[in-house]
Amino acid sequence: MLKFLKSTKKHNVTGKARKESIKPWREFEPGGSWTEQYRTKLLEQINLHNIEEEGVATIRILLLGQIKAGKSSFLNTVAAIDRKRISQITRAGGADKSLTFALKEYRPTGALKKNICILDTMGYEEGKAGFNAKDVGYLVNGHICPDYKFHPTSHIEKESTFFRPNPQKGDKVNCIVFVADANILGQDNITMEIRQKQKELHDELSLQDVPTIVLLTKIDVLCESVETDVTNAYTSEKVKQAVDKAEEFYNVPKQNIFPVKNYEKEIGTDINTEILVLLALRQMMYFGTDFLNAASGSAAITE
Ligand SMILES: Nc1nc2c(ncn2[C@@H]2O[C@H](COP(=O)(O)OP(=O)(O)OP(=O)(O)O)[C@@H](O)[C@H]2O)c(=O)[nH]1
Ligand SMILES: [Mg+2]
Repeated sequence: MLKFLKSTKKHNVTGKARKESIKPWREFEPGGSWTEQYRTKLLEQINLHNIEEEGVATIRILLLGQIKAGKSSFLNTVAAIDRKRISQITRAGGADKSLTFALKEYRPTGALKKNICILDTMGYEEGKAGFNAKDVGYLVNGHICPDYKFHPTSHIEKESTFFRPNPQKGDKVNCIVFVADANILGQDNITMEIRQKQKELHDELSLQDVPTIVLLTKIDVLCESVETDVTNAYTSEKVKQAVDKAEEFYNVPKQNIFPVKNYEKEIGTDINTEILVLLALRQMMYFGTDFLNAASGSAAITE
């Protein structure tokens, strides 16, 4: 295993700088590093990924999460990787209320091949506002068409023009991604109402058995050292604590939890920011493909 040890300079009593190694809480795979080559390798692995199921060319990834968690920003960050420049596919923003009201589907077509589709949803909120948990089963099973406007108090009607009565295999979701603000989780700042909403979603999803990944966003806000340099993500104690909380809250293993920093104010792209996002995206592709292939009874993935 390639040890990825960061060095920081500390001063001893004589004022001489000494180097101290900080052991990361997560290590890269062999060959992994904060380099352009590794970024390219991750991109290639995602693009070369072979989906065996007949009639299914795309892994469909469903983003779910509390309002303002960074769902739309993640979609825009993937679009930036695809277009090699900062992009806005969907509105992301800082106002108090949710900005996303309708189901948005995004398929990259540039640097990322067309084997990914990301579905962005309305955020869930306290009270009767926001995403209705009853829609999640319809979404996962491919019954809801793009641009469907979510209703906080009712699920999609079978009579709706956005209701797909006979979804094909390729309309179904293959990977669920809970997007969470690392600051809210890290400070254990989740209200009872949001816990209740999350439980409703878990109950709806328990019938589905689709693989789940957690994206922890805004790690730059959570930790100053990450704000200064995103390569501190895997040595940051605050990020580690947020991952521990996420493991407990979502009941998923740590290896399925990915801290990321979305593009939000940048005017140019950054290799290290994209490495964190590509690591998460690659796992979504792997899990989604495993699920699809297992469902069809076909052999292991070819890469
Ligand atoms: N600093 C920082 N800000 C972020 C990050 N991700 C998202 N944001 C900001 O957080 C705010 C909310 O982001 P959105 O992407 O709109 O969140 P959302 O989950 O789509 O929200 P709704 O559609 O309202 O449910 C925006 O102001 C973003 O710029 C991040 O990783 N770091
Ligand atoms: Mg949004």
